[in-house]
Amino acid sequence: MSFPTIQWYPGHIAKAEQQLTNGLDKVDLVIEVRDARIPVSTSHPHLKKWIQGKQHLLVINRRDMVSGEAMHSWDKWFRDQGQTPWWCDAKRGTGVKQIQQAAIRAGDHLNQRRLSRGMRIRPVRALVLGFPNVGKSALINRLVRQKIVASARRAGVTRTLRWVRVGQDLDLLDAPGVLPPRLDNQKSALLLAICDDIGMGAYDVQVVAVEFLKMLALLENKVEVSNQILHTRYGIPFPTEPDECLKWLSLLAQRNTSGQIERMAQRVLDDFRKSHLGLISLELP
Ligand SMILES: Nc1nc2c(ncn2[C@@H]2O[C@H](COP(=O)(O)OP(=O)(O)OP(=O)(O)O)[C@@H](O)[C@H]2O)c(=O)[nH]1
Ligand SMILES: [Mg+2]
Repeated sequence: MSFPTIQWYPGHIAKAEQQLTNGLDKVDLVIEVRDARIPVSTSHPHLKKWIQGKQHLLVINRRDMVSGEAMHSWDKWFRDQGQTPWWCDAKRGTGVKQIQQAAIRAGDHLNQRRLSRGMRIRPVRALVLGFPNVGKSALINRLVRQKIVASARRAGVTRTLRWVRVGQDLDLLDAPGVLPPRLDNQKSALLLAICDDIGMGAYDVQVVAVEFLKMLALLENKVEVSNQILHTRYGIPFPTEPDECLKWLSLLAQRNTSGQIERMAQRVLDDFRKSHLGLISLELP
């Protein structure tokens, strides 16, 4: 792969990581949220350290954006590794109830221990942790059944840590998305850019869009991407050769954006992010 290096570590995330260390002292449970389209690239290298001595729930969000088969094969993969993934669509609320129950069960366990030590029972405290834009705040809003924390379609919406109570049994800590200070794996960095999980200023939109199209050209026949969806949406047959993707994008630009490839690149990426291009897994086990 040859494209300019993608790095993104804004000041608010650096600050959030420091606050997170303090926040972690107060929580019993870490609800780790990942993106179903890129469940590996949204796993944080420091997670092991952060969950030490705590309970851990692995939530794979955006289940609506991948196919049933992809979900199934990842589910098996995680279980083979000894982990239980909780699949969720925080936008529509699918799977949220189960996550709430699992968190409360974790709390029961904890309170039994507290009682046996003569301590009072209290709500379980959970930190909702994950990369930017994976849907942490959306999940919290679903759990509380109201729009209590800001949630929007871009990376870096949540800026500070904030506690939110869910009923009698659960306290949730919303936190800014975190990611490694250095994106050493540039393939992952590209996937994060495609999925809008890092700030736009960190990459060249056209380069990222072309790399995305090349992936789609290569995915064809293997997974659920259909050339037909792209052909129908944009009116020009989608190439089967990765080398022709830039030319295809220029043709679309000529038709739709007065020849401005950058604007067309942005539109294609937005269409993917809004699920207009079908169910696309960018990582499979
Ligand atoms: N299709 C779909 N969209 C989702 C899902 N979960 C969240 N979203 C949308 O994704 C966008 C980002 O959600 P947020 O809740 O702001 O994400 P976040 O992880 O809190 O992001 P930061 O605060 O920036 O770290 C919002 O527009 C949500 O409506 C999901 O499961 N499916
Ligand atoms: Mg947020």
